[in-house]
Amino acid sequence: MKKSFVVFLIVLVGFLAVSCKKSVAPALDTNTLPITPLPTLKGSAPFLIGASIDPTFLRNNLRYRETLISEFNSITIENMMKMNNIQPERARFDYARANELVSFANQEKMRIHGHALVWHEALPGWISTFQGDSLAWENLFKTHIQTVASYYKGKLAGWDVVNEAIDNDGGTRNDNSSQGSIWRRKLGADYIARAFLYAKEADPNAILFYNDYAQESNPKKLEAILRMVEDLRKSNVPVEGLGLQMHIHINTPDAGIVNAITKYVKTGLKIHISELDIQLNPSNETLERPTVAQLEAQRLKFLTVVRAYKTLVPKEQQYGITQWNVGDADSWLRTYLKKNEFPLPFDMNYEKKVSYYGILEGLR
Ligand code: 9MR
Repeated sequence: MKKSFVVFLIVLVGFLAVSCKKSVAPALDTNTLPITPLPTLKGSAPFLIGASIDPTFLRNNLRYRETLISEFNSITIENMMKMNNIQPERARFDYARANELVSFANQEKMRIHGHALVWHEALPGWISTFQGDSLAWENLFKTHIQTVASYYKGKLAGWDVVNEAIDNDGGTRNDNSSQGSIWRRKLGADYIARAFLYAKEADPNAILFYNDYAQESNPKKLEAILRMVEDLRKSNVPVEGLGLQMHIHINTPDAGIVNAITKYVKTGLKIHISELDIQLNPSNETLERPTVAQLEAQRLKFLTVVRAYKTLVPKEQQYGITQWNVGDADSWLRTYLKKNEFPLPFDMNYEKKVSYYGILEGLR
């Protein structure tokens, strides 16, 4: 072999070695890669994003806990501050389960909303057999409100003081059916005003709410609530916030939602969308899983609600949006009403549904 040819081969091999090395991509150093975190509900919202929560789920389900921590910065105590749970026997107050939720929220630096001091449902058994004159009833009523509100003084941002006191015809809930209110019957219609006054005395810094449902679909009820609130405020009763529960469904007209929010805003009070869920199977058909069309309709309705709240409620009136529990499996519509429903933005396994992205879009 000629010497010049050998030199040529050496040069060629050297050249090939260098160029091959150049074309190999450098190894990825994953420690220095920029990480773009996924958006979250709480990170995308200019107001607080809440969920109602329950201690059994929180104790037993890690995905539930993780979803709460990553997505939410406010909680409402779904059941454990209701009278049946917090005063199960007369003058025996039991705060243990509510406190589990309060400690969790404190640890995770979440706001806590109390629910509900006065409601015609979730009453302990002893109330139905309680015998006493009007003074004894007033005393029982005041004692309940003030014991619980004082116990949590300074720990809660707000309270649903009176829940669902107006009936579907726009009157003060009163009749003797299971839908009636024992408070109205025993104490007279102005029990509502006194509930707020008692709560204020016990916890002057908590924001005090009147909370109800169906304002978006029942104009009579909406107007009745607005009249009641106006009257209360004229008499210096400290109603400071209004809760629109928003248990709605995919066919709830957008105009009703916008109308309720717009009218509530005019009161100048804090506005809380307080129990949001959106039924996608309102006719309760047998359904193993939701259809693509139902999920899409639900996404659009979440978008509408969130966008309406963000654009129509001035910043200083935005108390936030709270959904009623975390994932589809936890919803009262399944656990309590036994409906075939999937009403929340997280599915049975806490995976994000398209509705989750509807909320994110509404927040943009
Ligand atoms: O979601 C709550 C469910 O777990 C309870 O069994 C039920 C009775 O206490 O109350 C449900 O929450 C209601 C809320 O307190 C007031 N607005 C309507 C909610 C759904 O019924």
